[in-house]
Amino acid sequence: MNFDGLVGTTHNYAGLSFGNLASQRNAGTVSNPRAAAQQGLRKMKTLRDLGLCQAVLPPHERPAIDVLRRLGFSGSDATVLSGAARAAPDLLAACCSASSMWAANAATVSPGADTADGRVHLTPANLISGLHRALEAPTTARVLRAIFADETYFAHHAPLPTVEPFGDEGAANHTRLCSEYGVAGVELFVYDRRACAAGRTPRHYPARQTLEASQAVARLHGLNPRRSVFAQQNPRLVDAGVFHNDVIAVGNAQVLLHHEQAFLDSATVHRQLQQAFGELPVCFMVVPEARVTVKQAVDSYLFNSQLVMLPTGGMALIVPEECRRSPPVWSWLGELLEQQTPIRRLVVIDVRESMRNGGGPACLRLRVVLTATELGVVNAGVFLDESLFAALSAWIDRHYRDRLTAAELADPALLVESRTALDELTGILRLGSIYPFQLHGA
Ligand code: SUG
Repeated sequence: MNFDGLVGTTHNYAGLSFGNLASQRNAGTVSNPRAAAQQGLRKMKTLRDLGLCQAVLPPHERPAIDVLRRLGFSGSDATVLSGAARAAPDLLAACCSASSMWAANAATVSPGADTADGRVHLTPANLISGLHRALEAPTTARVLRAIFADETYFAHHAPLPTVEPFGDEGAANHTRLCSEYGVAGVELFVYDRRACAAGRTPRHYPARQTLEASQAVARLHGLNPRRSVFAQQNPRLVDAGVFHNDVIAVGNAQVLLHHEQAFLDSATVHRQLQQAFGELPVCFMVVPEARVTVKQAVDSYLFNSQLVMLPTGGMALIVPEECRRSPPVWSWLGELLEQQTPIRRLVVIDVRESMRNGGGPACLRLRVVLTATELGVVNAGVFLDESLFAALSAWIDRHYRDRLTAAELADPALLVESRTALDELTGILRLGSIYPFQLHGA
């Protein structure tokens, strides 16, 4: 099942992510939160229409007034906002980011088939690489508990300690390969650096995920060490704008599709994965630099595609519109469809507003493998069907602005609009109270 993050009312371009080239490039431009949310919702609908199970994760409360108060701004909500805008516009921007839309960073999830106690294990990512992202963890933890409430089937862990050796970015650096979803798979954890040992690291941009964090998540989830592989991403690529592994690789079932430079040592990664996988061959699809350069991959987000199993058989690659505009990428994709590979279909989608902040189709979704019994106990209020699609589309049109600039983030009316929208949303999704303003009063 894919859980997509619904884009929040404050979606904007504040350039908050150092090392994320799109975020830096589009800093200060005008956003369109309504279009962003509708694009994300239409993507969900596209996957649902392909016959896949699709669900929704709610956006977080923004502006995060509670955080601004913790940082010393006081008075009425309007005074908190104007005080922050005057004294610390960067903090205000961080407290207004709609970054929870990128659900691949919400958590790492291991299905029951892989874990020692047979439960689905979830660890919300601490996202300590940036303040705007680190703010997400507490609400994410509450949301996941509200959706996967039954502890007979779901084990919730606390985010890892919020110190640098445990920088954790969730499923953006985690892929599961398997012969069938219901049987034990191989979990691949990709890290950028080792915190507690020497090794190669990026020089310019931050290395967000540590080996120590990945290992801790694997331990917490009770994964079989023989079926867990830890691989270092090529540090040069972080410096070229590959801030998460899902910008340069995507895997599902027996397929791992990646750029030839994605890993520090691809041959070893392939050998370890094949060994852990067993007899059945893993289908490694490697895109050479001679066909698509790392820069073209980062600009088009080719590897941030969703690789999904179609109920009708075969796989589809859900690529962002930007791939169509890149001649080398588009020609590689054209040839892919002519070859004998498990990928039979290409679906192009428009998530331009998210892409301009460095978030493609794969960033927007969190994959959760569930058995029929587990699916039966998940809070079904978040499952996307025709009626939820229609309700959310109307809800977006009712509450979202079609234009937002940095200066408008301090507008007290935006806070009121956002809270009104979110209060209504928790009713639509049947989630109960999950937001600070609902829990502690506005
Ligand atoms: O963490 N962008 C996000 C994009 C996350 C993409 N997710 C995955 N690759 N899975 C990030 O860099 C930009 C926000 C801003 O500038 O306001 C931002 O946070």
